[in-house]
Parts: sequence; structure tokens; C-alpha cells
Amino acid sequence: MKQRRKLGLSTQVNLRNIRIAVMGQDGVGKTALTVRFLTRRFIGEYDRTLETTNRHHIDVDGEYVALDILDTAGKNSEDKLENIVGYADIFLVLYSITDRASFHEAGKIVKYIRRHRTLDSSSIIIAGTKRDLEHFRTVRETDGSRLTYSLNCGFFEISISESFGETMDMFNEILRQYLNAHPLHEPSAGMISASHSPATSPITQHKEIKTPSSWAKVKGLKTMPFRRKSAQAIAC
Ligand SMILES: Nc1nc2c(ncn2[C@@H]2O[C@H](COP(=O)(O)OP(=O)(O)OP(=O)(O)O)[C@@H](O)[C@H]2O)c(=O)[nH]1
Ligand SMILES: [Mg+2]
Repeated sequence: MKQRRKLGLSTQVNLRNIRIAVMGQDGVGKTALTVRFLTRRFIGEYDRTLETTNRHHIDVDGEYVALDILDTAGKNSEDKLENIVGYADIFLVLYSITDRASFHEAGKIVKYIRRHRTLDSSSIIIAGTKRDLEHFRTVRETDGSRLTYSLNCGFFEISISESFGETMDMFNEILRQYLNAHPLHEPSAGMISASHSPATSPITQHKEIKTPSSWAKVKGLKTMPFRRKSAQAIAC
């Protein structure tokens, strides 16, 4: 609260800027998740072709963060993946627990990211969506945890439709893990001034950014994969 008041009065306060790309096959819930997080609402149907970047501010354990959330859309072509890989600090790759093909696609996307960027487990998260559709489940929870263990990623299973809490808890946990693994010791390109917070930033503006400054600071850090089911850890 104190920090928020300061933000209103001064442009000297720096915000931590983190870019999250929400990825995955068509229909896995990328837009549902993004909209749920930004508005608390779950809306049944969304524009299936629209790719958007949304700016959102959030307080994570007292650290004020400006999030750019890229809700990706369309086929995961090589060109598209190349742009996104250069853009984000955190990759949130979704699959639906009711769709095995989407699970394989998530694995492929993460392998692509791993081939092109050196990242720790706090920067790549795989999440199984539609956990409320248990009767239609085709991807076991253990399949998800095994894959994420082998790819050194964070892991969640959530229902976006059931409650706002699960989505919120997941984002909070992802950001907490990321901030712990990527402490900022000095103002840098990973920080932005409170006076500069554009509402949206299309991905093309970030195309040239290949290595976020935040990553340079964690080279050599010991990393531990974390996997969570909602707020609870899932054993591998
Ligand atoms: N039951 C249930 N339905 C969900 C959940 N998440 C998303 N959906 C539904 O799944 C469908 C697809 O969701 P979208 O958010 O449009 O999926 P997307 O990944 O953005 O799809 P594209 O934009 O086409 O790539 C919609 O009908 C959503 O309402 C969930 O957790 N549970
Ligand atoms: Mg969408």
C-alpha cells in the first residue's frame, strides 16, 4: 500500500518489468487464462485469431511488478516461436488435460525454447488446464509432472473456469519463484520508470530483444524445478 502511494507521487520509483508469453496449442485456454487473470472473469468464447499484449501491475510480496502478458494465437510456426522466444522472460506453456495432442505440442514448444534460450526452471512453466473436466481427462497428472521434470520446468494443473483463485495463485507462485531466482541488485534494463508504462506493447516492438538483462544476473545459480498443483506441490 505504502509503495502504491509512492508510485502516485513520484516518477523516481522503478518497477520491475517482466514479460510473460502464454503459449500452447489452439483451444488450450490461453485467452481464458489471460482474461481471468486480468479481469477475474471467465468468458466462454474468445476471438480465436487475436494476439494481444496486456500490461498489468501486481504486487508480489511487496515487490511491484509491471507485467506484459502476451496471449499468443494461431499456429506455432517456426517464425512465430522465434519471435516469442526472443521476447519473454517467462514462458507459460499450456496444454489441456483433455487433449493429448496439446500435451505433445506443449512438450515440443518447451524443447524449442530450451534449444534457443538457456533458462532456469523458474522461467519455463507448463500448465495443464481444464482440470474441472476430469471425466474427459486423457493426460494423467503424472504424465505432466514427468514431462516437466525431464524438461526442468515448473508445473501446475488448474481449472480456469472454476474459480479465479486458482489462476491468481498460479501467477503469484510463478512470479514469486521467478523473482527469487532473478533478484535485481541494481536498476537496469529489467526495470522501468513508473512514468513509462504503456498500456500495450505489440510483440514486434520486442523482436530484437534476445537476452533479457534479468537473465544475465542468474547465470550459475543453482536451479530447482518446481511443480505445483494449484497451491500444492505434486510429487514426481
Ligand atoms: N471447462 C473449462 N473450459 C475451459 C478452461 N479454459 C478454457 N476453457 C474453454 O476452452 C475454450 C478455448 O479457450 P481459449 O481461451 O479460447 O483458448 P486459446 O488457447 O486462447 O485458443 P486460441 O486463441 O484459438 O489459440 C473456450 O471455450 C474456453 O471457455 C478450463 O479451465 N475449463
Ligand atoms: Mg486465444
